[in-house]
Amino acid sequence: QPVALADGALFLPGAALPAADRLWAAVQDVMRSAPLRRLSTPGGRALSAEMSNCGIWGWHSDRQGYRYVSADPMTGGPWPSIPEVMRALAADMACRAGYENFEPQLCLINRYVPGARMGLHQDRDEQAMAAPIVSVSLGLPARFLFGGLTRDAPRQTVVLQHGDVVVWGGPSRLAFHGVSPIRPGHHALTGGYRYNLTFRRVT
Ligand code: MD3
Ligand code: FE
Repeated sequence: QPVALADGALFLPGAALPAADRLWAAVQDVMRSAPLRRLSTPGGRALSAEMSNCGIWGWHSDRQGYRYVSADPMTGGPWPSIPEVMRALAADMACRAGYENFEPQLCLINRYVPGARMGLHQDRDEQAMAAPIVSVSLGLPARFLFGGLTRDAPRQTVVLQHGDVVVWGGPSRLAFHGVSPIRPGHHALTGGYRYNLTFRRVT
C-alpha cells in the first residue's frame, strides 16, 4: 500500500520487513569491515548519528568539507562492497517507484542512539540528481520531517518504523529533510538503536 508523500516521494510502509533479518545480517557484516564512526562537520561539530558506508563511494565529512570518497579514511582501503541482499532490495524498491534499472553505487549507514538527530538539510553532494535515493529504516522508530525546496517551506512529519522504505526522486530529490531526536526504546533486532540505510548514486 504505497503512499505518495510528495511529488516524486513514495512511501512503502513495511516493504523491507520480509528481508529484514537478512538485511540486518548484511549490515552487521559491513559494519565489521568498516566500523561506524562519528564524523564532524566542516565547522568542527560532531554529527550525532554514527556512519559507515559500503560500495564504490562513501559519504565523508571533516574539516575539508562534505564529500564522497572512494577509500575509507579510517583504513585507507576500499569500502566493503554492497552485499547482494542490500543491492537487490534497493533495486526492487526503486522499481516499485518507477525507476527500472536503479544500480546503487553506495549505501550510507546511519546509526542513531536515543537523543541523536539530523538537522534539516538537503542531500546535494551527489552529481547524479536524476537517480533516486532509496531509504530503509531498521530498529527504533523516528519522526522524520520533510519540507520543500527552501528551508522555510511547510513541513510534513512521518513516523518511519522498522522495515519502512521511502524512494525519493524527481522534484523531491532536493527537498529539505531531517530527523527529530530518537526516543529511548528497545527493538528485538537492533537493540537500543535506529538504523537508516540510504542507497545512492554519486556519478
Ligand atoms: C529526502 N538520512 O543520510 S533518510 C541522510 O533517517 C538522511 O537517517 C535520514 O537524511 C535518516 O542524508 C533520512 C530519508 C531521506 C534520505 C535522503 C533524501 C530523505 C530524503 C534525499 C532527498 C530528499
Ligand atoms: Fe539527507
